[in-house]
Amino acid sequence: MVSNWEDFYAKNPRPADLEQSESLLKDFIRRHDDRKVVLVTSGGTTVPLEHNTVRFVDNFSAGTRGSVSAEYFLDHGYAVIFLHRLKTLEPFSRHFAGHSFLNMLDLKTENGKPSVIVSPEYTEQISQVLCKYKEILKQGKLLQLNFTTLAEYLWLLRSTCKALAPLKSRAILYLAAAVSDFYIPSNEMSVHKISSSGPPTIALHLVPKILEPLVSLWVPEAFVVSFKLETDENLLISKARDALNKYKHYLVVANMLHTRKEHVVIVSRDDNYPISLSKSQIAAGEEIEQQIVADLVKKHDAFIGSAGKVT
Ligand code: PAZ
Repeated sequence: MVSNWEDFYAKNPRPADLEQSESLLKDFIRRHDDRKVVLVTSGGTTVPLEHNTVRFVDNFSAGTRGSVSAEYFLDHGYAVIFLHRLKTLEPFSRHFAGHSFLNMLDLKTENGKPSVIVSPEYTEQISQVLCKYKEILKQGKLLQLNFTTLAEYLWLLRSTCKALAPLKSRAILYLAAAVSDFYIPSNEMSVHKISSSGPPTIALHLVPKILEPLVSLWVPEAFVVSFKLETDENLLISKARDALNKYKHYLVVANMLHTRKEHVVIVSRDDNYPISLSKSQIAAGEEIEQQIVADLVKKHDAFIGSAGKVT
């Protein structure tokens, strides 16, 4: 019998540029095959309502968790594959997103000619980020691939897993993307823009639980960390634990929609414990991802030491 996930791949065509992404992945892994490598997924997937897409279902994710975490993994010496939703936050450039970038600049006019300078109060911050970014570029330690739709994400995820599998326990999968739970199968989707002459009836199907083949078939020896987002606190830990029991991966980072930037719970087979930022840490601009990543890196080292066995 064909499983749900196989059926999904059979019915949703691969992105036109997948081969190009696969060759970038192969090359990246070949260059870093003696290193720890992390796949960070980031941002939300869209679910198109029409083949000629005018409208789609989206979600809230801004890519903060993923882009911030990617930088901390780089700090810990990892090579990073950053699989992100197009136009969401990216490592390094996230520091200059939106208006904040313009506020960092000033105009100076000399002999009637304007030129752009960095405001003195931002010079240190910008040069720190720029130095790190240039160094990472030089070392070729960051590979960025992007997706927009659910199908693009799932195809890229599978290809990335195939590329990572030979690294065995040295690979971490840090699955922070907010992946759609429901979708319209390709063969049920309207070809053209849905008419607004009457209320449409749209039937959504469940997206296959991709952690299942990912853990059991694609990267069975890797250190897999999934994320669980809830809005009802009473469900958070039990849902995270259900996922661990079902997919048998390493751990779940559980977070609530409104407190996700200051509080998460790390849920493993044996226990769960919180990671939180205090008020003063928040005021000082500290990022919770620094602590999450430091915690995972320690666990990943122990995992490699024990040859990748989930106990
Ligand atoms: O991208 P962001 O920083 O706005 O949000 C991060 C997050 C809440 C999407 C992530 O921490 C997460 O929980 N991802 C998994 C969501 C889920 O499918 O349950």
